[in-house]
Amino acid sequence: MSITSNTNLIEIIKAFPEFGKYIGYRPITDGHINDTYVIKYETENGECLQYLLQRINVNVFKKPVELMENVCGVTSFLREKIEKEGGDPTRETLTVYPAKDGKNYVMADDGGCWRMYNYVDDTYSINELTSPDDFRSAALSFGNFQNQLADYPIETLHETIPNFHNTPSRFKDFLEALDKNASGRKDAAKPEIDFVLEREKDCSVITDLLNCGDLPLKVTHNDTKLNNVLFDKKTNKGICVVDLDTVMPGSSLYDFGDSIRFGANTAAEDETDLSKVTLSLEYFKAYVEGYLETAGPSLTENEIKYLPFAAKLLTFECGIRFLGDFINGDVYFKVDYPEHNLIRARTQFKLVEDIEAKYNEMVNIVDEAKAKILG
Ligand code: GN1
Ligand code: MG
Repeated sequence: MSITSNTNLIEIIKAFPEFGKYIGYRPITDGHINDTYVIKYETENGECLQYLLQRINVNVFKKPVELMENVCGVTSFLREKIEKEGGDPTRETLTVYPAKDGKNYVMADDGGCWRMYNYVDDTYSINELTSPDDFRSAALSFGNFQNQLADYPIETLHETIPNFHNTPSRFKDFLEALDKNASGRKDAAKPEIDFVLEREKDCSVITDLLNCGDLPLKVTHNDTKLNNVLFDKKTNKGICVVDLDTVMPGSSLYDFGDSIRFGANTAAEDETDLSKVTLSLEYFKAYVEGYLETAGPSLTENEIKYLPFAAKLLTFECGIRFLGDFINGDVYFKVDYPEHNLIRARTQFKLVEDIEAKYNEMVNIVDEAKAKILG
């Protein structure tokens, strides 16, 4: 079969089962990495069915077949758990639909790798919070996700992006980017580069604790952005955790920290007015409480103690990645305009500064929530 993913989406759609009469598609443009489309079919009795077609970014995920093995393993495991708990697996986890040839993906001639998921109807995702309750709800979902995967056979997971949240390794990559200065943009980011270099010592805190066994290795999501939880339109509660490409062995602190980085920021990830970028202690508290409610019983002392630090480190790490990509010439994250990655890096560093200023208050919030929820 000849499929050219760039030029013919219809050919890709045809490689998957026909769920009805194909009536069209619309792109979803939220993510920075993969390409996502909602594909619509009409059944014989006029019902509209929607599915999610995604092109895995093989520049980022170099081994998409291994990635799909992870995703299929994790979603089957979750399906069983959800069934046992009396939940609805068709809404509470993703379902992978194999292609007509039985494979869980379609490899296009241009090297693109495509997969089909269910589209969870009557849900929405949130990019900008308007209430701490929604953030608490996201925390319950991500905490629950960690719990559900606590007994997943961790040794069977492939590392889809090696050293994904290994901050010292990210720092090293950053130094290489500076050294190469492939885009010639280094001089345009002097204050931001200095900001990174001044904080090198923070980078190894979590990896050191993992290496010496003071933090446990767990199955983690690793991309716990708020918009990776689907909320039910009827109940307004988080029901399904999506974007499972980075489910890998890691620290629970990665998931917590990345959620705070995105959701407790009072501004967008690419806000240009830095005065709007602060850490909301109200949102931080809501997330800590929700997270401790679901994940708390399985967390160790250190996994709780380092929650404020994780918020700072994961924000810093993401800033390093955005800045490194700006200097590399925007080869990783999708950008809408030439300075987009630099703007994103600035928001992350402004947030790091604000976390540093509010650090003691964050520690108190965690202590109080721990006493209240876990006793
Ligand atoms: C990417 O694709 P998306 O938007 O879920 C990135 C995350 C970053 C995030 C920053 C595989 O996530 O690590 O935190 O952008 N995903 C990958 O917004 O690199
Ligand atoms: Mg993602």
